[in-house]
Amino acid sequence: MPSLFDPVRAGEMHLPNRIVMAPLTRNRAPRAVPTPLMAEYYAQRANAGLVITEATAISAQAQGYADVPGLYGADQLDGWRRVTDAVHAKRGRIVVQLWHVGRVSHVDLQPNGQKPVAPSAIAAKTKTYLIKDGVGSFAPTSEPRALDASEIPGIVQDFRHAARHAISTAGFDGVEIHGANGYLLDQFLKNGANKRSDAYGGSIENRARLLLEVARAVVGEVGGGRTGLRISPVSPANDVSDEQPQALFEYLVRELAPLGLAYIHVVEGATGGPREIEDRPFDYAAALQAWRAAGAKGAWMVNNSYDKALAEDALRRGADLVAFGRHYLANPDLVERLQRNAPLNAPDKATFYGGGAQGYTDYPTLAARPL
Ligand code: 8OZ
Repeated sequence: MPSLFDPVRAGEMHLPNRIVMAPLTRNRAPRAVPTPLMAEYYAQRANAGLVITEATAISAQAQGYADVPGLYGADQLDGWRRVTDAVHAKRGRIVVQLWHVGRVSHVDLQPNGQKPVAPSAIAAKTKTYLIKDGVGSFAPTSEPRALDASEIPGIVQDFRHAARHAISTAGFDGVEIHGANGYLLDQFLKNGANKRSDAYGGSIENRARLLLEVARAVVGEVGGGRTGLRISPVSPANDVSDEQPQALFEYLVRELAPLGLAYIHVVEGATGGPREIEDRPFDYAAALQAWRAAGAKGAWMVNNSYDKALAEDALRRGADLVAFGRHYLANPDLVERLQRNAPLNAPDKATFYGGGAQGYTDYPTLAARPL
């Protein structure tokens, strides 16, 4: 039985351990440009088997929060290059999470103050994060407009271009498509948010169409072995729901199997919350089984409120990788701490979103504060 500290392959990526830094939104990229402080933060965590960046907008329309980074402008790509160079200098591996927020945005953040886009013109009952005059605050998301079918190829192209530039210009080892947490691709998947009557709505096949088109485009650009996908089958994050998540996600993973993805990354339960949701049961083992039965060889990555014991248990049950969010945020040397069964720093919620080095690059390592 492999341990968390044994190497594993995820497609073309060779990982020295099975501990992953989960994607974490930190709102420290003014004008969507990654900063030297971000390079320091990610490099501090290069000991992970794999680092996944915070969600990164593939276009200006894809942005939904203040000071989140992008991956579509030359200055943004230069900023990310400094991040990947810093991680590689520490012998780490890093993939970028490709993000389109869909309806989870605000007119203040959209090009020309336009409405955010969505599968259907239904507002999400959720909040976004704005920064005005240096002061951050949460605000309700704006009323979205439904995408016209003619706009969809452009969105697929935006994912494709972002993936290409991520590898060729910014120097990432791979990309992770953000198909989770109630953002655009998840909005299309789930029938609580998708009420379309065209080829992108209605049946499971139709609702999965956009995500599958994006996955095929990205794989066509950078290869399956450098492409991961994050899903959150039953998470209520950002006000999404589906009547038949088991059938939906088993269909999705079966269709994905021929693409040879490096990994599928599954948020179990409510993102950042309970792992079990009473009225939203889901059989994750069955979804993994469906993927394997369809011939997939990629890694299965699990996430949400894991500790060491639960992570070891997940490996016993067939997972290959475990992504840690809050623990990685607060423990730059998480691999070493887990290996030594050392105590963990507690994350400081007040500094999760926005700000500078405090609560970002100043969490102590064991070496800095011996036991
Ligand atoms: C927390 C705050 C803002 C965005 C996600 C990208 O849930 C996010 C996110 C998380 O995937």
